[in-house]
Amino acid sequence: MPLAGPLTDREIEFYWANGYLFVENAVTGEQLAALVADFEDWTEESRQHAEPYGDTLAGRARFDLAPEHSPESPRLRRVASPVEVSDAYLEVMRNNRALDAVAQLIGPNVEFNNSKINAKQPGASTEVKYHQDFMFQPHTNEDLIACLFFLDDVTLENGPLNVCPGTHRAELWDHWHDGVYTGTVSPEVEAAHVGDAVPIHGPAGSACLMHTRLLHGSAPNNSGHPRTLFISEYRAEDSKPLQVNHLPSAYQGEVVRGERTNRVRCSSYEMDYPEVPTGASFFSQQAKA
Ligand SMILES: O=C(O)CCC(=O)C(=O)O
Repeated sequence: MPLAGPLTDREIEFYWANGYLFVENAVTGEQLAALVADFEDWTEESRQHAEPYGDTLAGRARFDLAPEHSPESPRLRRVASPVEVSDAYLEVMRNNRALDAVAQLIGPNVEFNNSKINAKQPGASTEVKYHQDFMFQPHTNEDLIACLFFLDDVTLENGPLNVCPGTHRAELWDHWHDGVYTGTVSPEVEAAHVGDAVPIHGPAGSACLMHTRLLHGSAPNNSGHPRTLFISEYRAEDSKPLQVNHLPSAYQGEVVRGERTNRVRCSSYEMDYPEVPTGASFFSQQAKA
């Protein structure tokens, strides 16, 4: 029996059949403005840096810069755990319409897992190679959903997220190749599925909800407009992590909907154990592919 929430029965069916769901107005106009304002401040600050900078609980840099970054053309590409350094991001992580939808899908008891900002400035070479999030972060069951909030209008040209519908029900593809953890599927697996990929685009303030096993990636931004995503990931409260959080924060494991039950639920699967990144973001792991 589905829980009450913003999603219709058809949307719930769509999510479980396809492994993703596009949701408009996932944050309010006020929330969106606050997220954008903080990101603009961080971008301004990044002009003073030539290398990734800032500290996180993981001991890695919080702010990651794309290779093209310069003081004149700042190319901040990743902010790790922005919820730790911004009241606006923390408030949205705890309170947004996409999270209400997540509770409907995998609730009622939902925990926060981790968060980040992925940004692609105009002309930035940053791309995300095809992968399944679960292969970075195995849990006792697969009820994890990433909410990718659009801070800009996302178009077909500015490097949208591309998802491969239905692949959350396919196998767990190896992200290790020749003894190296590359955080991406093999070229053969990518070639077999990329033709089915669907670009997720829409106005700022929207979000895409994505199942943790769904195969996805995204291309460089070839437009004159930025594409910035705030990505907040949630899990069912009875899904317990089996690898350390690659984006740890003081808020990981916070119950954001429902209550703590102290139950653990296990599904059956096998996979090679992932490597925890040592660079500022998974871009350095994927660069090894
Ligand atoms: O930034 C993007 O377009 C995709 C992000 C992504 O795939 C991820 O962080 O897992």
